[in-house]
Amino acid sequence: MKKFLAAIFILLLFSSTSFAHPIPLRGVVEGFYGTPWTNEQRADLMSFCRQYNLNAYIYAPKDDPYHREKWRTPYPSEKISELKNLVDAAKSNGVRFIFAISPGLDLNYTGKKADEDLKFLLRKIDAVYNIGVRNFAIFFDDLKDDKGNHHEDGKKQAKFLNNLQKKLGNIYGDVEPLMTVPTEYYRLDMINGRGKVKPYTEDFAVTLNKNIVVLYTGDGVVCEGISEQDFQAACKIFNRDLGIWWNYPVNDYSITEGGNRNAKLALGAIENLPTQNVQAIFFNPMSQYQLSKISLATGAEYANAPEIYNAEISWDKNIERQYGRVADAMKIFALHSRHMENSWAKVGAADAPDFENLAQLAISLTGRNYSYDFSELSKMVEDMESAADILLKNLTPEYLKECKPQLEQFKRIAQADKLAIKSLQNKKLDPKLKNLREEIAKYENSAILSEKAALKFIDDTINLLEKI
Ligand code: LOG
Repeated sequence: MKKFLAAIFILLLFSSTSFAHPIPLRGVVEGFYGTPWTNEQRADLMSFCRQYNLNAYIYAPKDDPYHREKWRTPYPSEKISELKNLVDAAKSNGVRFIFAISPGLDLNYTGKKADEDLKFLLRKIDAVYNIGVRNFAIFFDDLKDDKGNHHEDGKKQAKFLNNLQKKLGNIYGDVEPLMTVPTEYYRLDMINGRGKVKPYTEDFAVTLNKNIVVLYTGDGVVCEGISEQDFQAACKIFNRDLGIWWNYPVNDYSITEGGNRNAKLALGAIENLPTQNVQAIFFNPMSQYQLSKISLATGAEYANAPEIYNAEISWDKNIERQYGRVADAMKIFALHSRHMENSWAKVGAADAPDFENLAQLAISLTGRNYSYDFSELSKMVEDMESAADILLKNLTPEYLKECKPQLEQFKRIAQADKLAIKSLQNKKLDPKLKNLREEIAKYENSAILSEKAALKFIDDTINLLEKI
């Protein structure tokens, strides 16, 4: 009987785990603009990947000159030995190290110059091959001019890749298939207004060798999700299963007036991604390395079991795993810093939606002269202030370096919210609230959060009470 029960148990175990179909290639693409990660951080990422069952890393920092602007120039020897340490770290952690070059800014496709350029590229690849890399990627993203037009030829690009792949096969014999990102890399840029595939993409897709892995970013560059249908539509364009370059938690486009790239932190979960036929998934993170790990950990869970992944549960669990005794404080802070949005980008769960709802209700009821019970909102605001204090006091310097301006701003916002509540209760604007708001504005160049919730509550309160 015991044996029988054990057999049933094992059967159940197998049938439940058989639902999980990990995405074959899953990891991180260091593909953001701005300060690249340090080699210490990259080495740490390799063990993070092992811990969270991610198996690939793409080296593609936009602001490493040797990756893009000066792609022809060989890495100096000290850089090569630094890279070797990373490649070794990747290997010992079971992570595929994918070395990417973005030659598109001035690559020649025809004539003598094309032959020269191919040599430059092969020389660059050879140096990295010699330190143990077997995976290579050639990226053609971000080649548009100021007007949003590009002059790329899909056929030429694809032929170039096919030829490179063949050459690598001939020279080495043990190099994995290439990976690429086309110049039209989001679905709505691949089709015209009538839904017809545009010439560049059509040419690229039909010409490109079937083995070459194509990554795309979804319907937009930074978008709220990819439905199964949208994903299938994109795969159909390329006549192959695609991989995804997912632009979260990257925050390089959160540029403030003062030119700061990383003012808003993306601390939310990965969400709304397809579960079927995804070949590869790479999350593009923030320049803030440690703080990217919340989102990356949830992404890892998604990638290991897309069908059963639950974003909210994963977010909770991973903050607890990473922040231990300050996890509650971190959850409160992170809740107000998840959503990324500008004129062309939108991604991440809403910031503090419960706060937003209560605040809206408080404003609208007070505006109509109804009484409102502020106790729940007050409690939230108290918790926000103490969360900021706890984190400012307890986070290690390494973490604080990445979020001190945002934590201090969070504290200012919480304090102003407190005064906003008092003002609403008295139905009279405390003049100090405007001073606090101005103080917050002074720091908005380096720290933004909770724009539609805790920050908006201050403005809404001022606007309302100035009218009364
Ligand atoms: C870049 C990427 C950048 C991201 C977000 C891709 C394929 N390329 O608009 O380097 O970090 O958007 O700003 C991009 O996403 N292009």
